[in-house]
Amino acid sequence: MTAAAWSPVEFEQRLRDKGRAYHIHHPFNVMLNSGQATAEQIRGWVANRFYYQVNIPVKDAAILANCDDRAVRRNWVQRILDHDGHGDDPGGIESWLRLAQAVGLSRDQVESLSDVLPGVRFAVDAYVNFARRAPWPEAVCASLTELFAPEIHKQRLASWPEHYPWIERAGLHYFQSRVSLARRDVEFGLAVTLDRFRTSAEQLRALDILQFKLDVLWQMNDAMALRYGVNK
Ligand code: AHQ
Repeated sequence: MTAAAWSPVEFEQRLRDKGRAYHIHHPFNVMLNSGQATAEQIRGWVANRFYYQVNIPVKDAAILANCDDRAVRRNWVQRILDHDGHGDDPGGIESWLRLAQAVGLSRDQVESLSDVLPGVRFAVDAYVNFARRAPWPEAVCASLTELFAPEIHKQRLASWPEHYPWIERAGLHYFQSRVSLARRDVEFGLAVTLDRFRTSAEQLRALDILQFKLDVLWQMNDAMALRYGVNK
């Protein structure tokens, strides 16, 4: 007896319910956003997260390379431009390097990737390699951790200026830019996921894919917590 598929509304709610495992709840992130982090812990986070940031457009290019749907490609290509920059917009990776300078890191040090921890590198590489190998709708589904991203960006914008006044405010531009971009990204990614994952088995697969990506983000924080410590 095959289980009945969830309605789109129920399926979306099941996806959103997985937010309980989002890295906003990881002790390392809680430390960062509650003002308990030292400058060294913040610098470690910025330097390690840079590896995730520079791999997002690589991951999105892998999705484009696998995608045979022109309408989806037309939409998805914008994500690469958002990070790499386009025209007068220097892009999100440049904003992240401004964040790096604002927390006292040099551009060269961050771009050298010399501080990237093995656990961070392996988690990010697992995500990129998943996007290269998986059917493109599965890689689109994996991006849906951004359902929960506006909240974490807003949390940083609300807490960092008060807790870390030594960080030049302009360095937080990336978080500000992502609040609206994440909402725009998720609207499209969710529509594609609800449309492409129809049967009960496909919907359960979608939940597993989202859990994989939640684990990628969680593992990055685990590696940073082990290396830099977590202050209570
Ligand atoms: O800055 C982030 C970003 O551009 C993306 C793209 C998206 C994807 O394609 O997987 N996920 C994502 C995320 C970004 N920032 C993370 C953060 O905590 O600052 C959150 C992350 C996500 O929720 O997947």
